[in-house]
Amino acid sequence: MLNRRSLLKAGAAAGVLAAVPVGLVLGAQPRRAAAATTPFTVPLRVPRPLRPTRLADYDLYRLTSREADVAILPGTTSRVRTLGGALSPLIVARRGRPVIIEQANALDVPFSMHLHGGHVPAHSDGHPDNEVAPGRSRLFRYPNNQPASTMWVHDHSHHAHAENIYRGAAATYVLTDPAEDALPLPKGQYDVTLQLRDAKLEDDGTLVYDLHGFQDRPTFLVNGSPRPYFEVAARKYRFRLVNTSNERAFVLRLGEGDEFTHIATDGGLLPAPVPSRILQVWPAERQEIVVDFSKYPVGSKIVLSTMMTFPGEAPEVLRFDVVRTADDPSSVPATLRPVADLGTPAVERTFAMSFDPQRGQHLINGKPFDVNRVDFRPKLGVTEIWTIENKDVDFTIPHSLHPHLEHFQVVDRNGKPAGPNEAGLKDTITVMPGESARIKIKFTDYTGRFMFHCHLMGHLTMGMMGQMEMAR
Ligand SMILES: [Cu+2]
Repeated sequence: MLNRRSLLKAGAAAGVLAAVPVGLVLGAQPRRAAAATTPFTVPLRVPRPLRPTRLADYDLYRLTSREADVAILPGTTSRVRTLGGALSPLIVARRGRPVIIEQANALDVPFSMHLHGGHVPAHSDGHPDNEVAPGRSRLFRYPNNQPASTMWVHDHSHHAHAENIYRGAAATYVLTDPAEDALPLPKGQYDVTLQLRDAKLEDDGTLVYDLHGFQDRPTFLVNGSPRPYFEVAARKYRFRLVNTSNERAFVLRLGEGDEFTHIATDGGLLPAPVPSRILQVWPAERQEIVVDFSKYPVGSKIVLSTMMTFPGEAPEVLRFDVVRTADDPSSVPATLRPVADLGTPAVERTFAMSFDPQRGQHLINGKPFDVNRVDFRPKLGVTEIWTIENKDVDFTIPHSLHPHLEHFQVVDRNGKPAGPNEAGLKDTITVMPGESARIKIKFTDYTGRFMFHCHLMGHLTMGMMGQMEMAR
């Protein structure tokens, strides 16, 4: 986790070129909740897993990217883009059993489906070369030969992706495996996926998009519900948080800073649980926690809020209403998953992330994305160390790096070893202005071209992406 100073900087830095006075970032927030955003009037939508066609060797899903009119604000409908007609659909897959998704594109823009966190062949990774044109369809094959984790599916077509994600086309993809099943963590109805995002909604329900409007998206949606409430039993729950926002970071706290248990990140379970009171969820990241509601009397209402807001925004994200007691056979074991051995690094690379105001572009190592350029060629099976440097001190812009195909380990931040909250596998790392981080990564199994990029969608749209070609 970042320290308090970094948090303040993060708060000041959450928007491109935005300098938010520190006093407005943490502490008392001006409340100006419009009728549209009155918190806790709508119940949380809890998605049920989509039903695949079960074939002998794989599960088949048909997911159409299309517009739909859905109820978000009470009494209105909102025209959104979806994967399959609803917001926040959920796919639950099993390690060792492949999933094939037939993706049909009924939008009037290109769509290229990407399983974020997926260890998948190049042809199924959502490379811009594999865009599905409007009216066409394509098969995406996900082998699911990787440890259990919470992933998500979104568009990766270059230029349309930011708007497609913002307008709602994002699915949660939970991969389970026997090792995780064997742990006594909360299961079934007590294991809940929470897609978090910001949005700008007019009172009539209209969802307003602007690539650079991230400071003006004051409503928070959880699984497509605006600042909802969720009725829980007085026992432990596992929450899988996925930040699908284009650029919004959530710095979450529960109640007045109550303790919860951090158990997993992008690539699945941490080596050991980490008692925590603050949880950062940066764009595209997944963070999983266990909350034990048995310490609250029935009738308690506990608010999950974000400590990083812009002036005029309300901090509330979600309220847990403890409405009943329940048996609780679950527990959080002292060890969760062994640390992965990614080997000894043989290759070093540096990624300097910067905004170029002259060109109006976001660059990696001084270059914007060019689909005709391969930036480097990793060898499969060779361990690499990457240094990610955020050069945007003057503009105070955070950047992240998300390499496709493989998870990585965070080695250190600014020379200091990564903390216990980053001791598991990650696939997206955010680095504050003027800071640096080192990661260890080893690509395996699949040759071909894969992307690496910043996951702040405005930056990505404005060039902050490159491609690597894997070779044996
Ligand atoms: Cu960036």
